[in-house]
Amino acid sequence: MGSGTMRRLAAVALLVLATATACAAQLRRNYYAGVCPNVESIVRDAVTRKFRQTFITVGATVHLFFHDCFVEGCDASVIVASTANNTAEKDNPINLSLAGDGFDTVIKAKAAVDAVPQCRNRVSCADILAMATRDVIALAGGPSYAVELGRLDGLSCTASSVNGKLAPPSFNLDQLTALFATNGLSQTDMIALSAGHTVGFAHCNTFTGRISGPTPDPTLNSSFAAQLRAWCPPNVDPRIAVTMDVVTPRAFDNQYFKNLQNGMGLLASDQVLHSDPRSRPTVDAWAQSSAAFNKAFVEAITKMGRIGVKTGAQGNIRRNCAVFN
Ligand code: HEM
Ligand SMILES: *[C@@H]1O[C@H](CO)[C@@H](O)[C@H](O)[C@H]1NC(C)=O
Ligand SMILES: *[C@@H]1O[C@H](CO)[C@@H](O)[C@H](O)[C@H]1NC(C)=O
Ligand SMILES: CC(=O)N[C@H]1CO[C@H](CO)[C@@H](O)[C@@H]1O
Repeated sequence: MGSGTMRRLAAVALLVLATATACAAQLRRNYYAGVCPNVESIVRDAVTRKFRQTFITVGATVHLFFHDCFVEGCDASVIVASTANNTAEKDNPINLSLAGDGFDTVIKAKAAVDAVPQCRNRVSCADILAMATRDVIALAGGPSYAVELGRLDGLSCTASSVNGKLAPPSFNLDQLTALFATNGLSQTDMIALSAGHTVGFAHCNTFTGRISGPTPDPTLNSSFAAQLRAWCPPNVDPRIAVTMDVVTPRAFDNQYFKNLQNGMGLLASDQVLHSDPRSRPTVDAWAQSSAAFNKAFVEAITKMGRIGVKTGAQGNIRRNCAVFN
């Protein structure tokens, strides 16, 4: 290999590094201090109003942020894709109502921001979703954290972009770990973020395989399985959804990990975190210490918020979160 090629390779590598660093460096606290100094309190007030109307907002918003970040980066493109095609949440076509509340939270917060003339069309939908997620978690009793800002809204989203970006609930530990690794997240981050399932709902069809058939899932607590069979009998209305943390469904807490210790993880991908001896020590530690869980969760969701951030010409600030400008 000639030295010219080597130099070019080195230059390419440096360029890639520089781009990655530049993107990460764009995100910072108080990003809007100059253009919309009160943006965080404006969003928090709007989110609080929505939260008082329905606590479904909590899970729906957290879920939306996760999907946004994992599909083409945290750029609010999932919000556009959902609405333009009228199929909110590609993996959940049955009933849009749960996801709809997360979407509605962003729309209402955006309206509140835009009602302030100085802020109008100066704050991205992607950042509003990141702030709203932070706010619903705190409102539900979870950790409060400073949120990094400075994401632009994406310019495109193809329906096929969702393929392979999200985990089905049947994934095992290696598959979950590998998927999160493609997003720069460690196995520890994955376990912490899975505790997003401490709030929210899942439709019966996401776990019926565990409670029915000749061989129900042996890792499932048998009395919990009986409860789930009662809630989700054969031929249940496909719109029925059950709380993912049946013990403290409204609290964003470490009960998720205590449930796993009792065989009460709702999805197979939840329970596997305890069944697999490689992740069990982390589950046990966070079941024991809510402070340790909170710290890990804040670190992990902050990292998740940096996935695929758009800057410069890669994005813009959408006037309507649901429609490309
Ligand atoms: C680890 C891999 C994951 C899998 C396999 C998974 C799977 C699922 C499934 C199947 C549902 C039920 C959807 C429905 O029936 O409508 C769900 C709901 C939910 N997921 Fe996940 N998820 C994962 C990771 C995450 C992460 C990282 C977060 C956020 C930190 C998250 C937050 C939520 C929330 C809050 C809900 C409830 C949604 C609502 O109430 O509307 N999930 N997830
Ligand atoms: C979803 O469920 C809600 C509340 O149960 C209902 O009002 C709505 O019509 C349902 N939507 C669909 C598409 O089935
Ligand atoms: C099943 O769950 C109950 C709590 O609901 C718990 O007391 C019991 O120990 C669990 N059983 C197993 C085998 O984990
Ligand atoms: C009706 C509509 O706007 N459909 C859109 C759905 O998503 C695809 C993929 O991005 C777009 O090409 C369509 O325009």
